[in-house]
Amino acid sequence: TLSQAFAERAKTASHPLSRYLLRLMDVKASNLCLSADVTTARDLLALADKVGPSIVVLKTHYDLIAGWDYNPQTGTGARLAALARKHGFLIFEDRKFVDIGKTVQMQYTAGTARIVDWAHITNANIDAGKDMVRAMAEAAAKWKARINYGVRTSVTVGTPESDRFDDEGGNGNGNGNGNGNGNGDGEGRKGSIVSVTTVTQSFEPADPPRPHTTDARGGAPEVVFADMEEAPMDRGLLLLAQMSTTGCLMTAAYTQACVEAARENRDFVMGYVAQECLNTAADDTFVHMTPGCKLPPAGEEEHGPLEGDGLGQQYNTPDRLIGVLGTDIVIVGRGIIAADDPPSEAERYRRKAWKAYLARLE
Ligand code: UP6
Repeated sequence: TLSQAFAERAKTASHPLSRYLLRLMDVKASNLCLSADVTTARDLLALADKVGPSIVVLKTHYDLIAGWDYNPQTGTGARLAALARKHGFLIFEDRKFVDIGKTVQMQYTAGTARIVDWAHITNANIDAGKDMVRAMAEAAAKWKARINYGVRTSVTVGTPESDRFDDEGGNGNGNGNGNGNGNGDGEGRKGSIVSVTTVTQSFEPADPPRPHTTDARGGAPEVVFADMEEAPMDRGLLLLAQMSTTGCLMTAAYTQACVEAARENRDFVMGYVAQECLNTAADDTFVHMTPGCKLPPAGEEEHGPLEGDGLGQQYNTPDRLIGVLGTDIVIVGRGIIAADDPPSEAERYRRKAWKAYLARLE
């Protein structure tokens, strides 16, 4: 994949969201992901709006945000989704799921955050075994079936707060829920149905980006999404195959297991969070996103390895990650956020990473 253009890979990638993302990268001339590690919802939304034109992915850690508003219609996820449409980027919740399959299904789709509703992409550590990837794929498929049906059913069994977005009861088949007859209670459920409310979909899941005007390519604003169709209403997973930290305990065997799990779940796995390109087979069409990325201060030449953060984080330049190690998207957090002017620093990173990509095509 190293010498293949993103636009070309967009035609063959197995995951619909990867195809969309690769086209978006080409159109926006960006292979930059902002790791929006700020600690309030207000800062997160302001940052996403300002840096949006330069990036193709916005990475979140929703659990470090104070004041995250969980309201599905008007909350932080929905507002991020609106910004994603406005600027044309995908939302990646860096949740690093790891647990038994059943638990991750619930953590992904239920609870307070309902990650699947607003994050196009999330990721998983597969230390607990490959089945967990299949479990998440199943949960995402159920979610998608519900979204396509366009109906959200709320079934309350026993304690009213306990289960507002029923997962077992066949919402996905589109039958029985639309008329509110309580078909959604599912097998094996204890207790009696207290109430069934069926609402036509009015919340905003992480909707596809729409055409808009941006000056992401630099220079005069232009409509860059004129040629883009809407993103598919799909969800994707990245496998955490390698980490950027010193003393990382992920072995080569673990990384190889990620490659196998990715190949076995091409409908759901978009690619990896990794430190190098892991596509080795001819039909590997996975996308690689790489954290641990920094540039030396503007004007300073690169000299030797970049300093880490003193807490285990190690950094590489976009040149090295994209050009030498062959990853596709660089993930930058503090490099951009801690700058005096994050939007212009983001542009500096976008230009460098894009140049490194163009250079490897030659
Ligand atoms: N991250 C890494 N390394 C990994 C995986 N994930 O740094 O191997 C995440 C961190 C953080 C971001 O959780 O959100 O990427 C990196 O931030 P930084 O650019 O400020 O170091």
